[in-house]
Amino acid sequence: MALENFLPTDDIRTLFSTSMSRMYQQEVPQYGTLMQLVAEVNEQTLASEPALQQQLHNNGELERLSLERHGAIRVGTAAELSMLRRVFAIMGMHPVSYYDLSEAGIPVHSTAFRPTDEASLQQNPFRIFTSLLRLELIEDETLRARAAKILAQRDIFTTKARELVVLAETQGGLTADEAQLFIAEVLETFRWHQHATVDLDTYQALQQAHALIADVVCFRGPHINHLTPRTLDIDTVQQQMLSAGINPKVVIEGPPRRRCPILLRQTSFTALEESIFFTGEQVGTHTARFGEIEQRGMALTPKGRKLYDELLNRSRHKQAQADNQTHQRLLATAFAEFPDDEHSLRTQQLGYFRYNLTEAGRQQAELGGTNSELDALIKAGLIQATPITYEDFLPVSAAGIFQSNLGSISHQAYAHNANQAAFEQALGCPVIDEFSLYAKLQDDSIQQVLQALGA
Ligand code: OOG
Ligand code: NI
Repeated sequence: MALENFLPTDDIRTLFSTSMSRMYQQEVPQYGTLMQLVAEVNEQTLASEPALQQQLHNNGELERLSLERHGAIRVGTAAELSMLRRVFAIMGMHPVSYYDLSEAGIPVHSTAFRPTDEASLQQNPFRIFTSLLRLELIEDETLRARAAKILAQRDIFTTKARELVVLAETQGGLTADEAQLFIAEVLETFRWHQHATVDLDTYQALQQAHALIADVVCFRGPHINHLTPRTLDIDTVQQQMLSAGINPKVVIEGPPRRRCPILLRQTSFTALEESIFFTGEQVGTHTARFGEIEQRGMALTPKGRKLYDELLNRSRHKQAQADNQTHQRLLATAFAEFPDDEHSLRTQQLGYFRYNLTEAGRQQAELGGTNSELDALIKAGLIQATPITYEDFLPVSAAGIFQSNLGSISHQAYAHNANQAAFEQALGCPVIDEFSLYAKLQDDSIQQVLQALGA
């Protein structure tokens, strides 16, 4: 079949994210309320910041401003994870980065399936943070075996979904009709099930080992546990959640508010307690699903990331259970050491930048060669540098999100158990190194401008 008959993977991803959003808003009405609040605050922010409005308009970002940027799921077996890799590949989403959550006392390790090239990110940056349960970290051997047995009995994919994955792989894509069907079938995997696959006793035993284990093991599939739209002002949304009837988690995760935003700031409303029917006609509750918001800043180089981790750690040592205001104040104090102007961030190689010709640069390019170096060309006003947005996640923040929703104390016994090799074995391929993606983007843009200027 001719390639042009296939729906572009970017469009399949958009079909997926919008369908998922519709389903989740129906399943979790509070999430719809959050979406509304985010849209309102985004509108107010744009009204008060015309320059930001112009910038988003120029980048073609206005229309999809309040759309979801990510979601998260948790799976139980290597087979489930590797099948998901194939499912997401059809939507142009590939595993980037390895996140070890055991360090924070949570028995999973994770990756984020996301688009990796610039054009696809621009189209729709939707990602799925995907965690694999680590049964090997359950201390009780009998319980571990019981969990493994339960997981072995389920198939989280419909037969039709499996067939369509094979079809997409063999013919190299899906037509629009096939893609519609594919997304409808894949959605079944992420749907909520009010009926557990186990009895209440089993649920409680697993819950006691760790809330996350019960969440992964006791249901027919890996229900989507949150979706996350983009906010332009996370501090305001955090403040307004309560009066909108939503219960926010205590602190905003990530770096403090800054002139030059870095990495990723996140907060969520705490997960709802929902009724569950267990086998044997027992009724109970389960707490898993919530809503989150995110605000992204510049991607940091390994050097910048190291400084971020150091300062974050320093501020954490200073506080016990602080409220958000105190937390943000301590963060801001610690982060006073992190340069907060683009020139310093760039020249100290703390952040990644994309280089473009300015108008003067384009004129110069037409006139022909210059043999100056990059920095001189920037000083001369021929080239401008703009920060590259961070597209990934932060393990410490992710742990904060997990913990605020699982309501469980962290199990320090899990710590020091990073095992990227085992994760990649389960996944069926290596994860992509996030830094190499940003570095390539930056280097390519430098190549392009220098070439254009004949330098
Ligand atoms: C994932 C929590 C991590 C994020 O945005 O860092 C996450 C989960 O609860 O399954 O979504
Ligand atoms: Ni999230």
